[in-house]
Amino acid sequence: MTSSFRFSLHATDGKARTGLISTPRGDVRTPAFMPVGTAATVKAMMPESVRDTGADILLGNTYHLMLRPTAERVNRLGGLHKFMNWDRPILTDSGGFQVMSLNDLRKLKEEGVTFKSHIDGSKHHLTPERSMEIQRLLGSDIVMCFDECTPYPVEEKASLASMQLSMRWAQRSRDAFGDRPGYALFGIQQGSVFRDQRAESAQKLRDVGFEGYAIGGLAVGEGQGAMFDVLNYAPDMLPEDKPRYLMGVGKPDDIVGAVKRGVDMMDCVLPSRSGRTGQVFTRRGVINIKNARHLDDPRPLDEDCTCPTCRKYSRAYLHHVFRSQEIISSMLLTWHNLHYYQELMAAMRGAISAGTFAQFEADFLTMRAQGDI
Ligand code: PRF
Ligand code: ZN
Repeated sequence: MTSSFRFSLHATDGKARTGLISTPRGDVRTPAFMPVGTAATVKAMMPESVRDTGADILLGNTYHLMLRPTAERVNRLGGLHKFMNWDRPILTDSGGFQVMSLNDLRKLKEEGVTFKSHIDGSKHHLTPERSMEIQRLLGSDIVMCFDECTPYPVEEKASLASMQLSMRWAQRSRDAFGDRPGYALFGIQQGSVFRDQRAESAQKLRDVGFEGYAIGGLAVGEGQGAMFDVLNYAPDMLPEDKPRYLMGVGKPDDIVGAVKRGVDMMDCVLPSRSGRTGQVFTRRGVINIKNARHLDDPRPLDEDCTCPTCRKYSRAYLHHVFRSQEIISSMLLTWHNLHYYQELMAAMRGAISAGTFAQFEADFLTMRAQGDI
């Protein structure tokens, strides 16, 4: 057990990196995928099962938890880890992104954001200072700066103003967070698709100094090509010896492309949400379990997958329980999807260690191109 937060790089292959984040609550193997546990649960999964898929760390959300059950209540009950029965590391997002994307009754000022709860219409205020307080009350191990995620597309001037506001908020977040051994504060780079703005943002964050650096403002509708264009330079602008976290990404091929470009951490609702809508990720591509062609199919989702869903259930059964809207459908498909994502991360970590990432990527892309699954 370490009492401090540390990141060590173990191997690199091209720009791809593998390493370890050590925290008092346990280690995070990088590249890492963080399942999303927005409302103090990874939907349809017991925490033990989430761990069994291979997850080292979960993501939680300031925005949802501050409204319900409130950060103060979670704190009184012993913190988020105890509350949700997950004793490993938790990273929490700061709330700004969720206010802007999920709430249309909001006002943004220099001070912060004011908005009305989608639950009961009550009025709330989020500032960098309040976001730091909420994330401390929750007991989050990795705290995110309060920022504004610049929408896409955006005028260059509007993007600059938004990025500069986020950088002032980053300084206020750092000041409010203070010195908390064993806990980490991550800065968030903004600047949309403008290279000089990404550079300015990275420099501002480096001047303040953080335990890790996120790349925000991507995967907001720009498409994979434009996202990769930014990822061709944005990670290089951030310190080499600190973890780099790409927020809200993504599909399996987005993740492979991001790791190739030097990203260490990612999170996305896709594997868990898709599990509830019948979309299944496999090495050969996406399966929609709703499709009638699975009615009589005795095969598992993926012959080579070692998850409980694939070891014990047929496509015909999974099709049946999905069509019948049985709760087990969400459980089994989410488990498989999270297992698939974690296996993908483990395979990339292995390939980077072995110096075979290019071959891994080529195999990954050909497997998916083979069609008919
Ligand atoms: N900022 C924060 N959270 C985020 C993002 C961001 O830019 C994104 C962008 N895809 C996802 N989640 N704070
Ligand atoms: Zn499986």
